[in-house]
Amino acid sequence: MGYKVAVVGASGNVGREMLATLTERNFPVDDVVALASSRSAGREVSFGDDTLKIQDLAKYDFKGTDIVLSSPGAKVSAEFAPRAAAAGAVVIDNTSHFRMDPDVPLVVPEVNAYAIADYKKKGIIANPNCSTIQMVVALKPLHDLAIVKRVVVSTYQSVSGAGKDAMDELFNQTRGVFMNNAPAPEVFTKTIAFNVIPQIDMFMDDHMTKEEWKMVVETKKILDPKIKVCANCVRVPVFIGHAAMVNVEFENDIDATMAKRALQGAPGITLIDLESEMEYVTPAEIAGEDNVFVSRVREDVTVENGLNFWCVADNLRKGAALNAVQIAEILVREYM
Ligand code: 2RA
Repeated sequence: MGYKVAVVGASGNVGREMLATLTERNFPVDDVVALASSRSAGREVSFGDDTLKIQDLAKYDFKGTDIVLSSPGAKVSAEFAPRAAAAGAVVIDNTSHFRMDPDVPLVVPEVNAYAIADYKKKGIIANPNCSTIQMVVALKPLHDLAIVKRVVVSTYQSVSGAGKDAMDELFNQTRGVFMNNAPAPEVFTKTIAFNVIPQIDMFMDDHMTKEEWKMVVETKKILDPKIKVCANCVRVPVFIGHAAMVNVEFENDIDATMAKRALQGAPGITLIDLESEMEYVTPAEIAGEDNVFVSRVREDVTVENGLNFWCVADNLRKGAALNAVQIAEILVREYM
């Protein structure tokens, strides 16, 4: 039996990736509907070999829709998701709006698939922030092994996380630098071409950015509320793929050999060793891949039970669309 699935935000980077991921993974669909704002209604998007005409989200009746995969803006989700849930659909939402709601599970299947059961409370499941997802996938087997106490993470995040206009801005500025007519920043606060920007999302009262705050609170909700996280999030001129250098202090004894053994074969992880042919991986090498890639696992001798590692993932796939489709797969297999 197949399901009726709606994709909200179908014209955006993540929405398109959601449609592609559904077909690639042969998700059991009978009917797929592409939804977006009235501005995008009537435009066409690909779904495998088919083309879907985008319908107006505001006018769509969710009755009879089983699952909604959603990635519009947070304000749009706040309005439409309860309406869709009231009509009987389960909404898997990629925006930040519901993530910290105690009645909404925040799920990374490799880490806390059990939490999906709580979808019954509001009919909504939240997909975490991209940089959080890849970090908690890598931390999970290490936490099981030696209990993570504190994490200091520095991210190197690609522009696709900020949407299609951000990708265009990087492209046009990069070309413009050589033509002497680089456009002024519009999506980002500073020039992104040939530069790095230590701000993702807005600043909060304590001078942390919202992206950094998300990494702190989401890690606690998904993995363990006792873990302390110090996050530093930086935008880099890369189109697809987020990277993070992660420093971890553990409660119990651990060394690099034990950590690599735990990471090797852990769900959703590819471990690349210095001894292997690739030595380590970069975002450009893993765009389009499903797994979280971990390399440069080494001891940090400046603290007791300390480790460093480098972690890279495709932010549009595991960081967004794939994680949402994996949740939907568990939902239909175990709960529907
Ligand atoms: C970014 N974390 O990379 C955001 C996307 N969710 O901007």
